[in-house]
Amino acid sequence: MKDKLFSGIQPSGDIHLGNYLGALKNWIALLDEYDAIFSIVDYHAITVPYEAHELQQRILDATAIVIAAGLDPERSTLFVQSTVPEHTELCWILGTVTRISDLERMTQFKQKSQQFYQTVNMGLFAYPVLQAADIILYKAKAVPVGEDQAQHIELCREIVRKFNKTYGETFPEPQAILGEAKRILGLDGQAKMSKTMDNTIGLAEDPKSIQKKLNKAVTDPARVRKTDPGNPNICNIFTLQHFFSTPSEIEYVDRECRVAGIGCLECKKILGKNIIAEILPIQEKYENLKYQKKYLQDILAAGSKRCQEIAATTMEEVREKLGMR
Ligand code: AQP
Repeated sequence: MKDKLFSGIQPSGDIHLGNYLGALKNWIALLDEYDAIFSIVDYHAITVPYEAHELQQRILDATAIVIAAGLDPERSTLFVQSTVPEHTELCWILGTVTRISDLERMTQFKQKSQQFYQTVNMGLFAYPVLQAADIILYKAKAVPVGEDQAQHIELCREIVRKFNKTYGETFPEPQAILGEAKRILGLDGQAKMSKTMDNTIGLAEDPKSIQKKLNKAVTDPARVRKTDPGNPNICNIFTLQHFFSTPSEIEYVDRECRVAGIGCLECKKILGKNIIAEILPIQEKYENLKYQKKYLQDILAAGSKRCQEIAATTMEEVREKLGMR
């Protein structure tokens, strides 16, 4: 039997290149190695302000784009978190073995409570506890995530140790699996590319809009004029070239940027062409899939059914260990 893998994506906005490079590509690469379970994590998405009437559409859009990108539903389980209510039950239980001081240390909580300072809520604070429940409900051993989530997985391991020590060996300690693209920065070249910030390139975004956004993206701040030599080492556009361009294009850009042989716009055109070439087949599949509502709903329903069964078994064991049965 293969070990289980769990990961999730929030239906909190359009899926972007950070999600694609930092998580999705890795999910797809690991499909055959693990019994892979992926969740559209709607309970997580409601911890910040959102439009309730858009949620179902966002869930279907996220499902369609991840499948279009290569997440084969025949070789994995895909489901919506809230259709397996045991996630919240286990979250409550894990909350009783989680230290408040640990949650207060979490970088994502600190950032999000600044970003959404008017609506900081308990759900946002408990986000890593729910995430721990998501993972261990399936006794998953591997969690492919971007670097922004590594701290949460570390806390999850701590929660597992505490739970096992208190109630007896129950859960394995999961391991974060980071891909090559650990942390993709947004077009501002500073913050993490994030659905809830206006700094993304969407995986389903129109090619013209992608190039337009790239053209305005921040590069080496010291390079003011085209005649100024640039420093690719501190340029986010150059970093992105590594994920989309050929070695000879990367070498060309690196060399010519340093001697002001090319301007930022030329570099961005090369990048734009390559991003679009890579994501165009995904966009074509997505355009077709997004209208197949019944097909998408059936995949999610089958995923829920399987996850409900696993979750029910785990929770029986947990309730027994807690003396609740
Ligand atoms: N910029 C990124 N670079 C590398 N990996 C990233 N991930 C997200 N952004 C980057 C990884 O994608 C998976 C899904 O994460 P998410 O749904 O939480 O995505 P998000 O864009 O980060 O969403 P939000 O709504 O803006 O929430 P925050 O900022 O709280 O994450 C994860 O594996 C994540 O690591």
